[in-house]
Amino acid sequence: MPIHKGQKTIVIEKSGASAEIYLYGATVSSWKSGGVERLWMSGAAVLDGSAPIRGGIPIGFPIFAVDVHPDFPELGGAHGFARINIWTLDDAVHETETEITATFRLGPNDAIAKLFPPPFELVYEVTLTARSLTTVLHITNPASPDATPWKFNTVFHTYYKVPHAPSASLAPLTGTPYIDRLAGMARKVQAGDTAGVAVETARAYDLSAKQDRCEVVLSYGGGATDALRIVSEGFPDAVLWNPREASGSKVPDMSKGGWDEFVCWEPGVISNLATLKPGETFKGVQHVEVISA
Ligand code: TA6
Repeated sequence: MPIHKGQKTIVIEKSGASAEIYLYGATVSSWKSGGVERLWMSGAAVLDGSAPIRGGIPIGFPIFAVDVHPDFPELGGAHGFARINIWTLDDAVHETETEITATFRLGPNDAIAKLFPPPFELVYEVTLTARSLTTVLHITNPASPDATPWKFNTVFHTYYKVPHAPSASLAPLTGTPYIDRLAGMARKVQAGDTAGVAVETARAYDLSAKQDRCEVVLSYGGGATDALRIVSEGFPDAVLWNPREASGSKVPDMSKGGWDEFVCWEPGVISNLATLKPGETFKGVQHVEVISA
């Protein structure tokens, strides 16, 4: 069976590709396809479970970054608790000739309940094929029908490894509205087709018009022969982020020069909180595929 269960990590393999997932945060820490590592991991990442993992795909829930949750203000700050708790792996691994899926779960525990009292269930599926990685997050409010709805943000904070971040670009984005988090949350509209991170960038793109399906291509630049097609479903926003040196050098677990090695494109529920009534499930999908440039 092409799944290797370690104490801290799970590795799944299919048709020459592999993915490593930490139980801590259910953080996908590596995805290799075509013999190439496609996700960035900081050389200074903390991997002992004492801090969020700087790289791969940390999952944000139930709050994003510096926004303060109006109902659970203790949650304010760093992307919530999903990325700093131990998830459980389902015994059953789904496998076909072309793909393999590992499923992870997180529910309330005592520490979480102090911050976020309502019941919730997170189910996270990681599916690998020879050329793609698909992550699906199901967020359920399992409370009884008379209970109060609750609100959440979520994000796949995906760090894509690129040969040279200032040369990489994402398209098509023409006409997509975004909030510029570095310009006092100014509302702007993408002018050209491509967006890059040659300078410090923190934009929250409004994908509500493309929430059913948003497709962008991450081009590596520099004559690369392959690229990544990134399809998100169910997410009304996506953040484009790279701190460059001035801000990146202040991040303690970011390796020197790390800002030249990644682009973050982060589909999520970011600019507004979504509401989940009792019995409802939110589903968000990120499908990434290696394609010819
Ligand atoms: O998603 C972008 C962002 O929120 C940035 O503003 C930046 O701070 C980054 O995430 C990293 O956050 P972290 O909590 O992992 O240090």
